Amino acid sequence: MVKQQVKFVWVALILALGLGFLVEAHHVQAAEPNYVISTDATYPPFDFQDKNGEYVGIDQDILKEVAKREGFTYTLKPMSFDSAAQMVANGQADGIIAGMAVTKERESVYDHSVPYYGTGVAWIVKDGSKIKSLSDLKGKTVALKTGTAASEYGKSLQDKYGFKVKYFSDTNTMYNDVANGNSAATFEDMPVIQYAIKNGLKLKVMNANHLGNAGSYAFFVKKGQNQELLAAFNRGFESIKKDGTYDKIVAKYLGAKQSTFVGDAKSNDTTWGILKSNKQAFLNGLYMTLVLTVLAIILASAWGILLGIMGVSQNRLVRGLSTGIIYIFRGLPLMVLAFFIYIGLPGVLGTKIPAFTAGLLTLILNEGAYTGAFVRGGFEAVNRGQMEAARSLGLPYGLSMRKVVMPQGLKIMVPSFINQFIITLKDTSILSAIGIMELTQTGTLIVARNSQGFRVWAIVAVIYLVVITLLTLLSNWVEKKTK
Ligand code: ASN
Repeated sequence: MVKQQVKFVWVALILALGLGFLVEAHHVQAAEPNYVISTDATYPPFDFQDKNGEYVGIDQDILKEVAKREGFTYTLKPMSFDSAAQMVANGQADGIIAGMAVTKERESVYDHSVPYYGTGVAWIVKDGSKIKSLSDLKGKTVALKTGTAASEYGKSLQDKYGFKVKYFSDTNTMYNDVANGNSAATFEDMPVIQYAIKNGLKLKVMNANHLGNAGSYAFFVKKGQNQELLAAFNRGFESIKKDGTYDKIVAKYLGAKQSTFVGDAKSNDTTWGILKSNKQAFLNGLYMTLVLTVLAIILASAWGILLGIMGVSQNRLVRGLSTGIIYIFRGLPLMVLAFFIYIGLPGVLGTKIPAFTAGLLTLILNEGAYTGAFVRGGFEAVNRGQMEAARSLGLPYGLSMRKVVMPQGLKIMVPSFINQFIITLKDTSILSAIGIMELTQTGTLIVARNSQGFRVWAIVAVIYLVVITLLTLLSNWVEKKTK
C-alpha cells in the first residue's frame, strides 16, 4: 500500500514539474527568447504596465528597440526590485533593467552597460507636512524600498538623524504610506518621484537642488557573465542614441501624462471602469490562481496522505521520517520556502527553476506537511480497537489499514481537507513574491499604474471571496456525498 502511494506521489511530482516546465516553455516559445530579463514593473516612468497589460516605460522601450536592432529576443520577468536583482545575482535571469542605479557595491556583483539616464536620491514628505529638515525626522518613521540604492542612502543617514525605518517592496505602496501620514518621509530617485508628483501624487521633494548620490541608471548582468548580451545592449544603445530614438523615447514618457499610457480618469477612477479596462488582466490572474490552486490541492493532498500513512507506520524509521518532513515544512514560512526554491536553490544546482514549478513545489511541500499532520491525527483517532479487531480477524496490517482504518479516518478528515483547500487558495497569493502573475501580483501591477489601491484591492478581495465561496460549496457537496 505504502509502496503504491510512494509510486503515485513520485509520478504526480514528476508530472507537476514537467507541467511547470511546459507552462514555462509555452511562455518562452511565444516570445522566442534568448535571454531572461528581470524588471520591477511598478516603476513608472521607467517600467510599468499600460492599460493593455503591455510592459512600457523608458527602460522597456529602450530594451525593445535595442533587442530589435541587435537581433536578440527575451522573456521579461516582472517582480519586486529586490527579487529582480537577486534573480540576476543568482543566475536565474540573464540581465536586469529596472531603473537600477550604478553604485560601488553593485559593481562588485554585477557588470553594467553604459549609463542611460541620470538620477540622484530625493527625500520626500507629504505636501503640507511640518517637516522642514532631516533633523525634524528624529524619532519618526521613514519608508524605504527593500534593496534599492535610495534605501541604502536613506539608511546611511539613519544614525545621524535618529529616524526609524520601515521597508516596502514597491514604490507605490511606499509613497502611499507617506501620503497617508503613516510614515513621515521617504527616499526615492528624483526622476521617479518627479513623475509621480506630476501625475497627481501629493508629495513634496525636499532636496531638489542637492540630491544624494548623484549617478546613473544602467542595464546590469551578473559579473563576468552574459558579456555578449551586455555588449549587444551597449551597441544597441549607442545606435538609438545616435539617431534620436532615445530622445524620442524619453520625450514620449516625460512629455505626456501617465494617463496616456494607463487610461483616462474614467477608466481608472471608478470601480467599474477599473474592472472593465483591466478585465483581461484580472481574468489571466484568476486563471493562474486557479491552475496553481487545483494542482496544489491534488498534489499536496496525495503527498500529505502519504506523509500521514508513513506517520502511523509500524516502522520507527518511516514514522520518524514523516515527523521530520512535517516538522520542517510546516515550520517554514511559505514565502521563505518560495524564495529558497526559486532564488536560493538555482545558485547551488546551477540550473534555472521556472517560477511556476518553484511556486507549485512550494505549495506542495507546505500544504502537504499540514495535510500530513491532520491525516496522521485522523488515523490515530480511529479507535485502536478497530485495528486490533481487524488484525485479530486475521487481516494483515496493510489490508486492515486500507479496508478498516483508512476509510473511517478519511471521513473524519473531510472538514480538515476542505479547510486546507481554502488555505491553499489563499496561500497562492504569497507566490506573487516570486513574480508569478496570479491574482495578487496582477493587483499590484494595476495599483502601480493607477494608484487606485482601495478600488483595485477591493476588486481582488471580492474575486477571492467568490472563488472561496464556490470552493466551499463544492467541498460541502462532496462532504455530503461521502457521508
Ligand atoms: N532605483 C532603484 C535602485 O537603483 C531600483 C528600483 O527601485 N527599481 O536601486
